[in-house]
Amino acid sequence: MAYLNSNQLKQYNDLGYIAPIDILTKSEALETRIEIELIENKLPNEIDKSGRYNVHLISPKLDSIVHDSKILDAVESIIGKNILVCSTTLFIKNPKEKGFVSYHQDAKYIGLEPHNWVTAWVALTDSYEKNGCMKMWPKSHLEIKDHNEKFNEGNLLTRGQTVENVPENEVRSIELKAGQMSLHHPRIVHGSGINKSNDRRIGFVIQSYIGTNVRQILGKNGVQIARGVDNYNFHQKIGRPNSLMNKNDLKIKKQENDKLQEIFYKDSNKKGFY
Ligand SMILES: O=C(O)CCC(=O)C(=O)O
Repeated sequence: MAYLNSNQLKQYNDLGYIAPIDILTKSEALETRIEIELIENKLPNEIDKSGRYNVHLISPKLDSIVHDSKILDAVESIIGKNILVCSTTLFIKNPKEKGFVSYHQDAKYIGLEPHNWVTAWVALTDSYEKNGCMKMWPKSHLEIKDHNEKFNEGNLLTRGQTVENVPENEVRSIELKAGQMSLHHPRIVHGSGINKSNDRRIGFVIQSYIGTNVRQILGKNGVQIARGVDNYNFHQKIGRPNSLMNKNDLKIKKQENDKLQEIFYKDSNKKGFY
């Protein structure tokens, strides 16, 4: 069991995040990385750019992380016992590439209301300052902030959404070992720098776990039931993968990702890479 204790919950509520929480063993994290790299080898381009979403629908190892009871216990402590999974994202930063994530708040663009949801960032490799770990601005979750849409080169966010003038002296680096996770609040300002190491940095992000009372106000997307019951039925239900890279599951992933693109680019006259 990994329900959050009162100190951890206090940290989450006060600061807007909690980390580190042990979830996978090192070898489970490595086996998951190997499965991701197998998909990359067998199906080039399937899981990069706008394909990096919902890879858990074609990867049994990622699926088992999404439904891991330790993660769900921690999530339940924050959003309650009826939990849906509303998409996932692989944030991979390869060495010597320019990828970074500008400071932003997920709630500003994701369209999930009310904010009874939480994002789990699971490290599949060690994640630390030099390879571009996540950085959080503590206490920034108390209000929604203005964002510029920069569509800038190397930015791994769809529109290059950016909160300007983040006080770097207040920002905290969230260093995680492979297999650990952080949980962050929908409104926490966060981002990450480029990978200056010689290996990949892989974050698997369940974005997000939502309470059954949460609606998608910018479009539609399918959800999985992770725990409990859904008496609201706001979303279409999707199943779990049949097998690795299963043909039918690949189709479902594509359908879900097309819907996500509509959400991410709603009312935008420009499109980014992701
Ligand atoms: O992986 C990263 O560096 C950024 C991830 C992110 O923005 C998120 O999980 O919301």
